Amino acid sequence: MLIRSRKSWEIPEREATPEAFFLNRRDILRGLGAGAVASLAATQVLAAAEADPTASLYPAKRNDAFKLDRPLTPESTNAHYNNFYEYGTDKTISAAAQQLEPHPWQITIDGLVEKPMKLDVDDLIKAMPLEERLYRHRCVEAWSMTIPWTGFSLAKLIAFAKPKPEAKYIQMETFLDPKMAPGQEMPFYPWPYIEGLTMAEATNELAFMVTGAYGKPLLKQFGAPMRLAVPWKYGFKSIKSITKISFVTQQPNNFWQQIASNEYGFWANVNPAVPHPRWSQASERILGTMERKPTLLFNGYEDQVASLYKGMEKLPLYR
Ligand SMILES: Nc1nc2c(c(=O)[nH]1)N[C@H]1C(S)=C(S)[C@@H](COP(=O)(O)O)O[C@H]1N2
Ligand SMILES: [Mo]
Repeated sequence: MLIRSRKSWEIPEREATPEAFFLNRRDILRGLGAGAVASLAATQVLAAAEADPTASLYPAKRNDAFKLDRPLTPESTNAHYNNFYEYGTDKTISAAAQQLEPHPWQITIDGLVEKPMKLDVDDLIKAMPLEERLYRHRCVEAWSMTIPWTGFSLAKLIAFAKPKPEAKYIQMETFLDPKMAPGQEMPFYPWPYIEGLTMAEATNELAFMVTGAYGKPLLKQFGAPMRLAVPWKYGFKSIKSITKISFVTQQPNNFWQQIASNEYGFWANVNPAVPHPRWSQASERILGTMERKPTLLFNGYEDQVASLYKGMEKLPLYR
């Protein structure tokens, strides 16, 4: 049943801008190729763009417990400034990321679980209670933004996966497919992208599995079809386009740690007092503005997460 009365340009976009609309349509057109567009009726073009079986779940109800101390970053700003090394090393990867094919998409859950399994991400998304949360995001490079994510608590997915009590960490992996992500041809990088959390961090209410943003399914450049958001940690912990979730006993050795363990570590908690070896973390640049703000401990989420690090106060929690 793909007949839908709502056209893509009528998708509720409470925060949307004309630029965002333009980006989406332009990317659709580019994806199909100019010749194909000329020969296809507009309705067919839109049907192709809407081949996402979860589209009707958006927008999800906003959970008002998650508040911001600053305005939302416009979608047009966020959608054109991304870090996604699978599609290039600069921030202008949004066009290249349109090569990502998020449907169909299999998720593997394995390691120390009662029953390892493989499931379709759309079935998983339909089974989970979606909600919208306004989150901050702070990159280790000192830029920051705010974003209305849609998704579900990572804790809900963990309850569904039923890890064994021996599991100490959750480890997540991005897809590996150089044909779909030319950046993965770059030999220097330890593909696939990998990240991880302790079980206590992963079951903290703030750890969020993201499937949408700005009231609709995730744009490809945001890490469709499913990415993580752990807003008290530097952005590199928030792994995109997840295909595998493993429950393990060994601390995951993440992508950036493998590249430069003197600069990037496992904990990566936002901390103004611990500089990156090459720059200060005392303040951050608000994306899309000229404004700088002081960095907050745990990116402002101290009340929710400080208890996770009791007794570790003397350690440089950045690493
Ligand atoms: N697979 C994968 N996940 C990733 C990255 C990446 O290069 N590949 N970059 C990380 C970094 S450093 C940041 S800051 C955020 C950026 O997310 P955004 O583009 O949605 O703002 O994604 C994180 N997740
Ligand atoms: Mo980042």
